[in-house]
Amino acid sequence: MGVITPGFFGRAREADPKLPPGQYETKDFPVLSAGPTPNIHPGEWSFSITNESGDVKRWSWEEFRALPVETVDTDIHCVTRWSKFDTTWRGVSLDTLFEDVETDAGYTMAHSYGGYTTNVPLEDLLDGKAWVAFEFGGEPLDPEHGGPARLLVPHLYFWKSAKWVTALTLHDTDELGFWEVNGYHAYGDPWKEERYSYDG
Ligand SMILES: Nc1nc2c(c(=O)[nH]1)N[C@H]1C(S)=C(S)[C@@H](COP(=O)(O)O)O[C@H]1N2
Ligand SMILES: [Mo]
Repeated sequence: MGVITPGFFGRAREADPKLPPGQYETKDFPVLSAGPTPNIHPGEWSFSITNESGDVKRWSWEEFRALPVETVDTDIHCVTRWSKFDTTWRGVSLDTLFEDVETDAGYTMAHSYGGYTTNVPLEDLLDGKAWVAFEFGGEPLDPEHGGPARLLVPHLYFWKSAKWVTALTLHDTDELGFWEVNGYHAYGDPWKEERYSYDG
């Protein structure tokens, strides 16, 4: 009496190895935007990378779309605890965009139409880890999900994947972006649950 055999009431649900701690899986694609969805015509769109000396590389939509395209199948993880498995994107690798960029800087800031910013270490954008994506699920990226194009950095919480991205700037020190200034973690590794700055 009073002795409960561990496991008697059934095994704990096996943790899904694809699910980072504290996350649940959703089949939906929630929209999370801090402001209104900007209406960006491809003719006025551009993307630029500015290094720490102020040298600018810029692509028009036409120039950007002439670059080699990669297909990316990946899981995404939002800090509000939803994860979405097996999403399919098409976009240009940051390795391609950084090919002719000269830099010794360790940090980047992504800047979006509408003013959103988010900081990512440069090494987290290179070696096949990040893209500027313009297609989702075989369709042009919806404006509310960041169309015409957004940053895709799937190994970090999804707030790092700046929608409506228009520029990357390179920095010698780690500056903080929009959510990071407001208490989100500077780095944001979902597998370490780096949600807020007090998560260490
Ligand atoms: N420009 C911009 N990018 C953004 C955001 C934003 O508010 N503005 N929100 C971020 C957050 S918190 C998340 S979870 C994802 C949400 O992307 P989705 O709306 O396509 O799901 O975009 C990120 N990128
Ligand atoms: Mo988010």
